[in-house]
Amino acid sequence: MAIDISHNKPLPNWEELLQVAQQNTTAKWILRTAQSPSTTTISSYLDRLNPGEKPSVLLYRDTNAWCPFCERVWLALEEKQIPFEVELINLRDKPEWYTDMVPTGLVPAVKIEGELVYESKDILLALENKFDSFPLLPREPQEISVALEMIENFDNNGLIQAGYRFLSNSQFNSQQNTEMTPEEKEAQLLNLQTTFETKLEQFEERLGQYPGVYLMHEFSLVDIIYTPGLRRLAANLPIFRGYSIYNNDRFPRTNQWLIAIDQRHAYQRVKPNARTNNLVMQKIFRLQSIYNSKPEPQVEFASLEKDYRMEAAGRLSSNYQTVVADILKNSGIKTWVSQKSLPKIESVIDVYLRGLVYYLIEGSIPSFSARAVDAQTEQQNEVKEKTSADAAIGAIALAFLRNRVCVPRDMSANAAVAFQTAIDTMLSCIY
Ligand SMILES: N[C@@H](CCC(=O)N[C@@H](CS)C(=O)NCC(=O)O)C(=O)O
Repeated sequence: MAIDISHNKPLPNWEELLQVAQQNTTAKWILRTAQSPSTTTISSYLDRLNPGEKPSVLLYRDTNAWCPFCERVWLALEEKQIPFEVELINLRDKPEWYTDMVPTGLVPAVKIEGELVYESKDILLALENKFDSFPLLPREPQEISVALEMIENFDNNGLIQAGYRFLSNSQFNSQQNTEMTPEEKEAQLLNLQTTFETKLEQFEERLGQYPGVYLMHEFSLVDIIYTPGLRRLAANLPIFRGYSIYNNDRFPRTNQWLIAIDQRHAYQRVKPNARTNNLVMQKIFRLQSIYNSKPEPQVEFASLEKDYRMEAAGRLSSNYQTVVADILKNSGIKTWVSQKSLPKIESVIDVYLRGLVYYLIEGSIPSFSARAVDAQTEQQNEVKEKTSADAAIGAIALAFLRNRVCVPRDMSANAAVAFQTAIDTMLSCIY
C-alpha cells in the first residue's frame, strides 16, 4: 500500500491517512464542521447522478440515527438504490421550520421531487409508487393486498409493543410500578413475557407461510416494517431481561429471518449495533440493565474486510480534530493534568490515533516507543518513563474512543467492529 513507515519514520499525517482510506472504501460520509454529529453517512448512490443533478429525494432523519422509523426509510432507499440527500433534525431542539412544515413534528419525513410525505409507512409506500427500481412489493395483485394488509396491521398486531412492555416491565408507567409489591411485579413480568412470546409465535407462524426466509416470497416492505423494532428487541432483551430471541429454539424461523436481514447488502451501512441499542435504552429510556452489555464476539484482525477497516480509518481521519477535542473534554484526562500540559497531551493523543488509523490501513501496529514525543533528545531511562507516560494517555484515549462509537451515526456496524478490534489489539500490547 502507499504508506511507508519504516522504523524511524514519522507516522503519516492525517491528510495522507485520509487519502489512502478514502481510496479504499466504498463508504460515503460528509463532514459537518462545528455541528453535532460532526460527520454523517450519506446515500450510497449519489455518484449515479449526473454532474450538477440534484437527488429527487430529501430525507429528514434524526441527528443520532437512533430513530427506528427513520431506519425503515433509509433502508428502503438503499434497497431501491435511490440517491438521496439528508437533512438531520435535532429532536431535542427541533427547528421551527421543521415543525411548521411537518404536521406531526416527527421524523422521518421526505420530500420526493419537492413534495412532502411524512409517517414512515406512507413514505415507504410513496417511494414504492414513485420509483420502480428494485420493487419492494410483490407483483401479483393477491400478494400485494396481503403485503399491504400486513403493513397496515403492523401497529394493531402488537408484537413490538408487547416486546417493549416486556423489556421495560412497564417501567414507562412508573406510577403503577411503585405501587406494586415485588411479587406483583414478578407476576406482571411473567405475564408480559408470555404475551410477548405468544405474539412472537404468531410472527414465527407467519414466516412459515412462504418457503423462503422472508415474510413474503421475496424481501419486501413487510420485512422492512418489522426490522428496526425486532432487531432492537433482540439486542436489548438479553441485557435488560436476560431473555434471548437469538438462538431460541422456540423461534427458529425468526432467527433465520434476523440473520438474513442482518446480511442484506443494503443494510450494512444503515443498521445499528447491539451496543448502541443498549445505550439508547439505558441513557434515554433509563432502563436498568441486569446484565452488562456484552462485548461483541472477539474477531481476528486478519478476518476484517478491507472496505470496513478503511471506512473506520477514513471516518476518524476526516474528523480527528473533533475526536481529539471530545477525548480531552469527556474522557476525564483533563481533571488530572495542568492546563500547561494540555498541548503536549493533545499531541500524544494525536500520535496514538494516527497509530490506530495506520494499523487499520496497514494491518501492523506502529512502534510507539520510537515515536515518543521528543524521544530522540532524551536519556535512555527518561525515554522509558516518557514512553510509559505517553502510553497511559494513549490507553485512556483509545479506551474512551472504543466505547464512544455510536452506530450507524459515527460509522457502520462492520466498520465499528474493525475499529473496536483494532483498539482492543492495540490496548493489549500498549505496555
Ligand atoms: N408513526 C411515526 C412515528 C415517528 C416517531 O415517533 N419519531 C420519533 C423519533 S423515533 C420522533 O420524531 N420523536 C420526536 C418527538 O416526539 O418530538 C412514523 O412511523 O413515522
